[in-house]
Amino acid sequence: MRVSSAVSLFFVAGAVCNATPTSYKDLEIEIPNSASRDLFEAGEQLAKLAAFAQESTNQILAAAAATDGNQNKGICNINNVAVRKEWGDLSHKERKAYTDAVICLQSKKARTPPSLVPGARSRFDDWVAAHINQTQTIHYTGIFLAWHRYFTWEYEQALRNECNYTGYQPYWDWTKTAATGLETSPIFDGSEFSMSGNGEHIANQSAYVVLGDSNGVDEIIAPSGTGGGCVTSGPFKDMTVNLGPVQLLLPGNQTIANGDGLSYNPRCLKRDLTWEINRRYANATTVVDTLIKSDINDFQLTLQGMPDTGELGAHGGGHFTFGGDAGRDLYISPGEPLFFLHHAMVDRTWWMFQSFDPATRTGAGGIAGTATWLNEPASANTTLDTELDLGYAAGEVRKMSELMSTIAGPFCYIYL
Ligand SMILES: *[C@@H]1O[C@H](CO)[C@@H](O)[C@H](O)[C@H]1NC(C)=O
Ligand SMILES: *[C@@H]1O[C@H](CO)[C@@H](O)[C@H](O)[C@H]1NC(C)=O
Ligand SMILES: *[C@@H]1O[C@H](CO)[C@@H](O)[C@H](O)[C@H]1NC(C)=O
Ligand SMILES: *[C@@H]1O[C@H](CO)[C@@H](O)[C@H](O)[C@H]1NC(C)=O
Ligand SMILES: *[C@@H]1O[C@H](CO)[C@@H](O)[C@H](O)[C@H]1NC(C)=O
Ligand SMILES: *[C@@H]1O[C@H](CO)[C@@H](O)[C@H](O)[C@H]1NC(C)=O
Ligand SMILES: [Cu+2]
Repeated sequence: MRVSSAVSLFFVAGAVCNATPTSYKDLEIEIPNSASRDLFEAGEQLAKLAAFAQESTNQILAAAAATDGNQNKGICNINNVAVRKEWGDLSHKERKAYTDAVICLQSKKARTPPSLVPGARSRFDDWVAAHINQTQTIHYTGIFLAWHRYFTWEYEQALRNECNYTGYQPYWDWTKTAATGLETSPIFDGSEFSMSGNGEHIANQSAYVVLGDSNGVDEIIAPSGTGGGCVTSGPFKDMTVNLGPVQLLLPGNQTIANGDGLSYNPRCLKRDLTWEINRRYANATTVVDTLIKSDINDFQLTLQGMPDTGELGAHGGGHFTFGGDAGRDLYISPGEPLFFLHHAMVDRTWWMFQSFDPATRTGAGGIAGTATWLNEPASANTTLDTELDLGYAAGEVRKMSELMSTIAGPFCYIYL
């Protein structure tokens, strides 16, 4: 077991809000020097970091409740905060309510003008279209984390406001399935209470897939999965993927596209579940190693896969664990309903990282990067004033400053 001389960050809740500091205790977190290579031990390190994030956020929210109790302004506090949970921690009824709401969104008419994206047919497709349109500027840029936070939150709001969903956005804890396998897990087991299972097994598909991309990130050769065909069980067995592909990676070393991917191209949802990718690139060691980075630049690059290190990062590892179509196409990736469980976990990881030093990490010091993919070509730094939008999916144009904290601006949620 690795014993580290710990770097301590002292977090005093009273420093970031106006309530009396004596009404709650000061918290201290020990950030490990390194992530354990042992997945069980790394899981324990991670549990401590997550517990700290919860405890410290709760203290801020409890203080806010004290303030709000007097003034009743409805500000985000411990009594009204939404709690996002891991899929496996939801009841069967809650899981079904979630997938029913997603299917409802898929049955509603698109808002994206057909003149812009003729293939966008459903409300669900509006999210896919917005993501295709902005793919080049929302990955490996300064807005990566905030854009996907806002995107996932508006999706959750659409499920609630347009489809009567009363729960919150669940997340997929990569580290759990990295340890247990995918196909028997509550998310992927193919039951009526799952997010649907694997794609149909394709007998002769190539055993490897070439990941990475053309945008200055090295090729990574990874195993292909155990499915490859259409999803045949669970809530999404009859789902239609309408948009794309734009840059769909297939086993072997092939990429396919359907022009710009914006035309109507209805087909089944395919999956190629690849546990080896989950285990190798998005395990508890990976997440702890990401969380202990000392600054936002290192954190977000590690999460997305530090270029030219042969690592996918937990973000890339999570995406490629799904395989299939839309899962293996960066542009249309929200066309896979699992996208939002995955990105909730990306967001949870950012929330934890922010909780270790909220004053810095929910402010200007919590932003790194520019407007262009790996700053190629060079462009202006992202700042608190940088504006972002979600196209026709939802929401208004918002500044980075509004999107930095999960308990401020439009947001009021935490993770359990
Ligand atoms: C949501 O609930 C309202 C009120 O009960 C109902 O009128 C509406 O049809 C429901 N919407 C959906 C999409 O189920
Ligand atoms: C798979 O490979 C086997 C042996 O090479 C061959 O007989 C079979 O026709 C192939 N099946 C398909 C669907 O290509
Ligand atoms: C994959 O294809 C690309 C483009 O044809 C080629 O440059 C690359 O070397 C191939 N990689 C592998 C591992 O076959
Ligand atoms: C866990 O992920 C790290 C990369 O973050 C990798 O180096 C390590 O080999 C993985 N562990 C296992 C057991 O695959
Ligand atoms: C942009 O950010 C980089 C990295 O933090 C910094 O070195 C540089 O000075 C910034 N540029 C401007 C114009 O602020
Ligand atoms: C794509 O982005 C451009 C530039 O921001 C915008 O004008 C257009 O409306 C967007 N299209 C969609 C479908 O969001
Ligand atoms: Cu994305």
